[in-house]
Amino acid sequence: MKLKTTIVKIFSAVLFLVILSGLELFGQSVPGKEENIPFLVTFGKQGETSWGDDDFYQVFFFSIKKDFTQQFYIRIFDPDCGGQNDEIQGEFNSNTLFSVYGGRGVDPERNEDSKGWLNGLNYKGGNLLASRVFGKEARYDNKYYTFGPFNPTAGDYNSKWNSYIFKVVCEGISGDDGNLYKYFLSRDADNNIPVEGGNAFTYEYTFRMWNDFKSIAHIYPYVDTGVIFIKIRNYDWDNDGNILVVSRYKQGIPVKISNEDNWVEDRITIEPPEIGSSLDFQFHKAQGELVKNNNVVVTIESQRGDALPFFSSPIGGIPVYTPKISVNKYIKPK
Ligand SMILES: [Ca+2]
Ligand SMILES: [Ca+2]
Ligand SMILES: [Ca+2]
Ligand SMILES: [Ca+2]
Repeated sequence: MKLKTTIVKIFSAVLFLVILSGLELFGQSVPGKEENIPFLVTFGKQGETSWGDDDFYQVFFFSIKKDFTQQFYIRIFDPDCGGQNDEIQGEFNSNTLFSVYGGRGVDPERNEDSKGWLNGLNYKGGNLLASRVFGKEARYDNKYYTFGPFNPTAGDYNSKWNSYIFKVVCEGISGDDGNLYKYFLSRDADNNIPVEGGNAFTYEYTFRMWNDFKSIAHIYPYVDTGVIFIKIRNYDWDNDGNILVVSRYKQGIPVKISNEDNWVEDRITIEPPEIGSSLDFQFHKAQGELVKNNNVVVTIESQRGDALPFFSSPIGGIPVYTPKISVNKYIKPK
């Protein structure tokens, strides 16, 4: 009997670990695990756009599945602008405002302005649930600050995704330095414990590349019904290598790239089987001389001009190119 109990205990422990590692696959770090992006970046509004942030704010959405009924937290890693991780210009003098919104007006599928990708529109729709300004603060340097707890029902309900939507706006309200930071959606205030089925997305992605030319960054836009072609725009890529579009049907289509302080647009046709799945935008750095501290902005819109979301955890998984079976190789039976 004792042996049986031990076996049951070991089995339970293993099962627990398997479940935990499974949850990790749904990991809610933003940028997401598969994206291979070190940080999000937002500059103070006195910064130069040539440093890689076109508008000095960034909007991210968090989705909580309806069947998740516990309270949750939104954690920010390195919310301060100073010390480690951040991009100094002269001396650190930037203040960054992080604000969490819930309720009506947040859901970007019902409130286009909320998407935050077109400058001049009110991206602050919804009820302000929490906010805080961070300057140069050793207390939060290379450490987490936690917003919450929040009740899922405080979000804006979206029936298509069967989820409550929350929004976090990051604004560089003063100064000229670059604030680098990450988010984590968590069930716990002090640890990163994923919320089952949770995800995060944005419509204008401003991020930092690794200082490593072997490193490839990925972002994963979701292609919804009715999309015939997409317009991909990138900003301040600094001529740093290639940007490729990969899907199950595309081996790697290069798009036009930006250089310094400019937007460049390119168009890519969408095949009907690509609808309802994710694309993989790959950012391959130039080889040879390293382009350091490269910050870049990316948007994608349909032929109708609707912005499409980039998900931290790609919907339907990472698309892998599958070569079509060549009919030429078919040998007729004699
Ligand atoms: Ca400064
Ligand atoms: Ca810092
Ligand atoms: Ca920071
Ligand atoms: Ca750049």
